[in-house]
Amino acid sequence: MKHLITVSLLFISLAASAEIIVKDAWVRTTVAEQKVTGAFMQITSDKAVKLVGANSTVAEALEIHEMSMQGDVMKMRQVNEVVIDAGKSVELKPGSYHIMLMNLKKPVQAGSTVNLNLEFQDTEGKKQSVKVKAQARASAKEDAGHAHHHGH
Ligand SMILES: [Cu+2]
Repeated sequence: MKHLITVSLLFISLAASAEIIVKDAWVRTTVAEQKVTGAFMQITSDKAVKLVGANSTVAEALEIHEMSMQGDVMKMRQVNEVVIDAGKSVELKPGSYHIMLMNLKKPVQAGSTVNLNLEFQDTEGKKQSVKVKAQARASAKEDAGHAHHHGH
């Protein structure tokens, strides 16, 4: 009986936060001496939230970046947040938003898993963190019939 009460209370507290789903998370593999890399993923939320930060044990600092074309030049800049509207999804992908892993402690090797901790904030300012296991690979997942010659 006591156990049942604990479980139902836990359910109530979970129901109050946004349901944030992170899919296809991956981190670009690095070569020796390379100190930075990017993490990419698709984020969906049932409530309006903002991605406001991230951390990981594999790098000293994680920053949210945005890449965009300015004239003929691809520019990368740090942003404070990525807004995810209620019921919508946002894709962090090469050439757009990404999470930059700064000062890597060791190279990111293909086939390994990188643990990321994402920090979100809802419209009332309530914080929520989501743990993500990102796959290390050289480029975005390629769908069948569209393989090879990517990422250059
Ligand atoms: Cu970047």
